[in-house]
Amino acid sequence: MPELNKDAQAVRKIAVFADVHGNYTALRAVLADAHRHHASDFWFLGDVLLPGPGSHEILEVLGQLGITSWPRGNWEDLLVGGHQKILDVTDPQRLYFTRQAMYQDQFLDAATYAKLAQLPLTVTHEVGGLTFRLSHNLPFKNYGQELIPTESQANFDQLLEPGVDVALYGHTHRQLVRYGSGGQLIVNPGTVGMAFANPGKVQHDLRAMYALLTVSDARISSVDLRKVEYDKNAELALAKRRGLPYYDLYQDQLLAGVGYTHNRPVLAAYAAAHGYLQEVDAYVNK
Ligand SMILES: [Mn+2]
Repeated sequence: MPELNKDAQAVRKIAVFADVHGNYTALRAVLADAHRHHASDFWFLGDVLLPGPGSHEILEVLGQLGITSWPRGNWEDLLVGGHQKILDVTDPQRLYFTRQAMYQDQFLDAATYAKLAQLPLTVTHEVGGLTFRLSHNLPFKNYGQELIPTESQANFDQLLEPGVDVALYGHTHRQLVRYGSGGQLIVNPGTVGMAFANPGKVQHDLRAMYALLTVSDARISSVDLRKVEYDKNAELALAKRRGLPYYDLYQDQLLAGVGYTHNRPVLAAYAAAHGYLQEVDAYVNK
């Protein structure tokens, strides 16, 4: 009998996760689950901080994990833009991001912002003879609605340049497995920390999400779209303790899955009631 080639037989269990959005409690629950399932690799797909209270401790955990990928999310761009004070704060949404950057400034140093600003839009990994392409949304555009699950095949094929076998993306906060026109695999692990109340009984689930990919002997043995319970009250207590701006909206986000990022009337009213425009004016003009 020929000797087994150990490398060819090696099993890799890859935990793919995205869109932590400052939710440290959800991240710890996901990582505990991944460790329990013997994950050997950790691939992140962007959107690390905001609107949750988590900050430097999340970056420290990612550093300790030895994350081998981090394509830049659109919220990395917005956080850096807020910190650089280049967003138009007459727009309630841009005021929201700038006020959140102001909150993050108490925890993050200049080197961290510089690192976030320089993250690439795509990362490529070769495992078991397969080429994986990772991006936050599209490989050339880390924002937009092109890749929500009900969008057209042509949009999804934009993830797949020649030579790519598996495309991994985040951003929509919805788990998905589908195929490219050439038979390539496309996976979205959903969101760790910012689940939305999606329509339908099946999709309405506010737990922390990620995907566990098993690669063995040059094949994908399984794609496990996992959902993990976490302590939302502990997360909200952390937000309260730290004086998180827009706290009530964060609470609604966690408990009811309501997203406010694009709800300018609510963001404007909340900012007015809490004096954020004055605070941000002082910050921007400092
Ligand atoms: Mn995003």
